Amino acid sequence: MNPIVQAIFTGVLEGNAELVRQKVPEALASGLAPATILNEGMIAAMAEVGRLFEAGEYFVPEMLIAARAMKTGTEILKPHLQEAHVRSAGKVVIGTVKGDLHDIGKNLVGMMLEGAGFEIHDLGTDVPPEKFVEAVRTSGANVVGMSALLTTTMPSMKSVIEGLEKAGLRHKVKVIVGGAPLTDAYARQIGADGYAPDASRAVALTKSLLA
Ligand code: B1M
Repeated sequence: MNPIVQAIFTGVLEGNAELVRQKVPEALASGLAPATILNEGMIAAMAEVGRLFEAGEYFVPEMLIAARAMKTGTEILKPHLQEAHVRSAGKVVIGTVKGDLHDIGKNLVGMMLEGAGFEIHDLGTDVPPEKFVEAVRTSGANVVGMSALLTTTMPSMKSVIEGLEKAGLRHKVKVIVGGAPLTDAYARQIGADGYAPDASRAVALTKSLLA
């Protein structure tokens, strides 16, 4: 691995936000692609954090400081991940579903969609179904994006879709879902319009659904 990318990986893994703050600009200045820094440095490190947590070697505090270091890096990368000068391509209401506090993936998806010209209404984390439905009603969004990282919170996505149906709003919006435990089959099962495994494919999916 490129040594600067390796340092970013270590910075996220060890929750060293200062190292990340120093190395991400250095990586960009050396000509490394933002997507390489994100995928090989930061996302790979978070996957390792997850593995260590599962193995009982990391606990919630370690996950939290790793998340903080990752956030430091994504904020620096944000302008570099976005396409320049794109016109409004549509409105997206996005959020992490009820009971779920994971927001790094959701933020990345929002950031990339924003960069691709979409107007983003970010509802945050732990968003109850009624709040998604209300946001669709009031914002006039044409896409709803839901993120879930816990197997226990995935069913809330179905509740949102049912809520949209009950409110007579389902036909007005495309529903996209994502998050580590999600699959294409699950998305179809709950009646979503699409599933994306990562942020760049979420952009491609959203564009194709609105085309
Ligand atoms: Co938690 N956590 N966590 N965690 N955490 C996981 C998800 C876990 C897999 C770790 C593990 O056991 N290996 C596990 C879930 C197990 C399961 O359900 N099967 C877990 C657990 C158990 C928990 C707690 C229950 C721990 C506890 O308290 N005992 C607790 C739950 C809290 C809650 O939500 N109620 C908890 C808490 C936390 C922290 C708060 C400490 C922290 C989150 C901080 C934050 O987000 N601000 C945290 C973290 C950091 C993780 C891991 C390590 C990393 C998640 C992450 O940010 N990945 C995670 C392990 C893992 O995922 N391997 C883990 C990087 C991010 C870029 O990827 O979010 O997958 P991801 O997003 C991707 C794609 O999935 C996709 O695009 C993104 C970019 O490529 N995507 C979408 C995401 N959303 C999308 C939406 C779309 C389309 C694509 O359309 C709308």
